[in-house]
Amino acid sequence: MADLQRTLLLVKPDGVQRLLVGRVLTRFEERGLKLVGLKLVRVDRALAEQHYAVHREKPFFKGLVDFITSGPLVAAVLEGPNAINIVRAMNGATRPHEAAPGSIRGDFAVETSQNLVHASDSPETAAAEIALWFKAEELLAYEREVDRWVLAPEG
Ligand code: FUP
Repeated sequence: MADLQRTLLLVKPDGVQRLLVGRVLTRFEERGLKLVGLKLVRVDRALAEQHYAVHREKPFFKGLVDFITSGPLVAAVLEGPNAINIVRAMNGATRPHEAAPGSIRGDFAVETSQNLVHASDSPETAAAEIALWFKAEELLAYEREVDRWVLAPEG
């Protein structure tokens, strides 16, 4: 099997308000990725600022924190071969006018500041973001019946 990875996915407050949570999660399930963590969260500013720390000096930082703390969001951890790149590709480009049709942003978003989803962009970021959003005991390892049809056999 290719590199088995875990990545953080957020369906941001616009996705919850626009009733898109189920459709977004369904895309990842149908792709074959495994949900290993899932919760509805109202984020406080401290967590939001930590999550977006890389953007702290950017002009859009305050708006970004205001937005992500504006209502509940859905946080998920998805697992699968090359999950980090697969989820980023399925989300589409950050700026929705550059996102390919068929991607989540390319199908459902028009504004960068309301682009529905977030996903980790590297193995290092994924490890840090998963630790920031989930306790170890909130991540479940389990087998699925479909795994033998989705995942290449080991060895
Ligand atoms: P992404 O990894 O695709 O979520 O994109 P970034 O980490 O570059 O940006 C994080 C969030 O900052 C975006 F989802 C929206 C916001 N943002 C802006 O509002 N304006 C910008 O010019 C860039 C990003």
